[in-house]
Amino acid sequence: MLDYRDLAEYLIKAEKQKQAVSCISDQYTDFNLTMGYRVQQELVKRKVELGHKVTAYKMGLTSRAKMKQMKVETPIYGYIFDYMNVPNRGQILMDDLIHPKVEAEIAFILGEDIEGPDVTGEQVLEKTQWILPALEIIDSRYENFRFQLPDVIADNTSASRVIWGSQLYHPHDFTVDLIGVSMSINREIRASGVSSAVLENPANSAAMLASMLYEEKKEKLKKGSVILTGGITEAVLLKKGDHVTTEFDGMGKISFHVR
Ligand code: 0L1
Ligand code: MG
Repeated sequence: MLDYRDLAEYLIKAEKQKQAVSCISDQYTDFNLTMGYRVQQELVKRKVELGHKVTAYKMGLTSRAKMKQMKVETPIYGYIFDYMNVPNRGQILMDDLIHPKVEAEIAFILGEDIEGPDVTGEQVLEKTQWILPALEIIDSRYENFRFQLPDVIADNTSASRVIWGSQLYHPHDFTVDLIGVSMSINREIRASGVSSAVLENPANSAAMLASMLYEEKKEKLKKGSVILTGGITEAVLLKKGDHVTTEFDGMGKISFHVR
């Protein structure tokens, strides 16, 4: 029998010690998706016991390119905690992390509850009060960012930091699937994309989260929930000294330093 709490502690320790570890599936060859979410659930519970607060949901593997790369059909979800939040023009500390990568995303803030099953992107857009740009820092706790899908679910989908845009926008002022993004590191363009890369429309990603939470836990997304919908750009590896600036069409810039 797997000890889900022990496995959660294994990943929390790796994050705290900034030391990558081997995959759970290397040791437990029958480790599956359900088990991955059980470990994630224990990890969230443990972090809450340690005094951290969940501040947002995140969807991962939402672009066709990433799904193909991982040979999966379904995106995955995880949680953002208070200590992960970084303001625009802030900094992240390389010494706090293992091998961080950055990806550009659109976040949604709900104006009404949304409950599954079978939620649609249109329903999400009707119930969204604000959208805002964000840069997610993913930092797998596994060696060389190498893992199977259940491993990365257990590892809270590599969640590590989020640099949030400074301003909120009305979703109705945008064609949400046509937001262009361009990411520069040290003044060189390193990644670009359009928001339709996220399941044709980032609203579909939030809808899928609502449906997954309902199907798996009979949970609803409450009014005020913040949802990171997944990478529009590829994830770019960071190094100490990097200055990252990302321009979101009509939504201004987000920048940060890696110290
Ligand atoms: O946010 C994401 O899409 C990352 C999901 C996990 C995959 C990875 O760490 O590359
Ligand atoms: Mg992401």
